[in-house]
Amino acid sequence: MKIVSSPTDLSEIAAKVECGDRLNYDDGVRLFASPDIHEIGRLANIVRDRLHGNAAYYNINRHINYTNFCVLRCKFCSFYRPYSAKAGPADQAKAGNGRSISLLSDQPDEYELSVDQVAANAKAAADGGATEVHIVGGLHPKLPFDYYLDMCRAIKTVAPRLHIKAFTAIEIIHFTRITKPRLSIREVLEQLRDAGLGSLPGGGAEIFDDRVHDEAYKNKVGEAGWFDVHDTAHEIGVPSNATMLYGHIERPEERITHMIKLREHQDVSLREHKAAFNCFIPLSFIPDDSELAHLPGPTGLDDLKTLAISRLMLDNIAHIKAFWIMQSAKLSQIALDWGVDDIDGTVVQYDITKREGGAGNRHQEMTIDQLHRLIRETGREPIERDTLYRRVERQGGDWKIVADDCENVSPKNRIQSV
Ligand code: V47
Repeated sequence: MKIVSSPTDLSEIAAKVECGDRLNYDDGVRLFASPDIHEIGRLANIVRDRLHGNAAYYNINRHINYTNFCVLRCKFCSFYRPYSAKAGPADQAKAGNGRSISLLSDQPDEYELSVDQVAANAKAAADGGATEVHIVGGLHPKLPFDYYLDMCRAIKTVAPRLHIKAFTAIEIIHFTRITKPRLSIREVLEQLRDAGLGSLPGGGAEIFDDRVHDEAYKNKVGEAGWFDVHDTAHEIGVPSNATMLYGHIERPEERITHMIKLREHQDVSLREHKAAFNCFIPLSFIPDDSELAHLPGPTGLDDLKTLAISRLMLDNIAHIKAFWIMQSAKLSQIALDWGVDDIDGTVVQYDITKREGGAGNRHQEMTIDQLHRLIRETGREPIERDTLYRRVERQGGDWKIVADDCENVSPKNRIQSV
């Protein structure tokens, strides 16, 4: 008699995970259908511990959102403000004289920062010990491409060691459209790299699915454009991250398809390109103040499950990050035992989302002591990393990269393409 396993039985998947075999689409769907959060966590942790042992990574960074003006109207987004074509902010910014905004206090509802303001903010980050600035903004209709090049150069002038992780794939494509004559994606990336850009963040991926795209972010560059940018970045040696925005109108099957598409591109990058995805960040949808505010957003169990399943499906991306700004500090801590090995960083100011009390002050910061406490309480070892997951060692006010670790933690060495 043939024994048919129940649709939620995870024993076959467990056997694959234990042998290090790749999971397929059906396995992913079955994991999402299973109520067994403990078994899912156990399996994700097998992979997590195999890759990273007891280490849990964090970094000292600062996020800078240079403008909330945006030509798009994505339904999930509460950050964007439409740009009115009156006199303006862009002209001031071009003159290097953007609105006078106190960098850590309440910002006006709509804003853009001048190059000098971004550079001052980056210098403050470097002076405070940061190794990275993470810079993204809305698609501003007026700022010229030179603004972004000048921004990178100005940061490198005032803080030469700071790694600039900046501009989502959507912004990169916007830059190709605002240049005259139009530059290609490769040309935009090369010019930014030569101006000091170190890597691309993972934002703007949302869900790689036409139905979800057309319903929730119709006018935004879709899957093909997003991959075009990241594949090109990898070709020219610029590493990047990848995200998935979950918990809105997508289905579990669409999350799995999203992960498999990323996995396929990563196989190619690891095999053929100079760089690859460093890390995957599932972003928990925060509905407040968006056009999708009527939706409940993901529950804690859904957050945990999604992070753990990401670890299981993405066998060729070295790191899975819980972004505490979105999943909360408390859930990110628990997620360190559900497949996650990284909880991002000190952040300081984050304008795109806020879990509680959406409007007003967006100062959102964790101190190093708080990050250490979260990690240590789980029994794991806090490891400060730089953007490329190299170990950072500190002495007094100074820091250095521990070279020996570099080879072990880069995705190319930890992870083989399949
Ligand atoms: O591109 C927008 C998403 C992204 C909402 O690369 C929302 O290391 C939840 O990409 N609820 C920006 N998410 C954040 C991002 C990121 C964050 C941390 C680390 C890294 C990295 C990348 O946030 C956007 C969009 O996909 N987003 N609105 C919202 N209401």
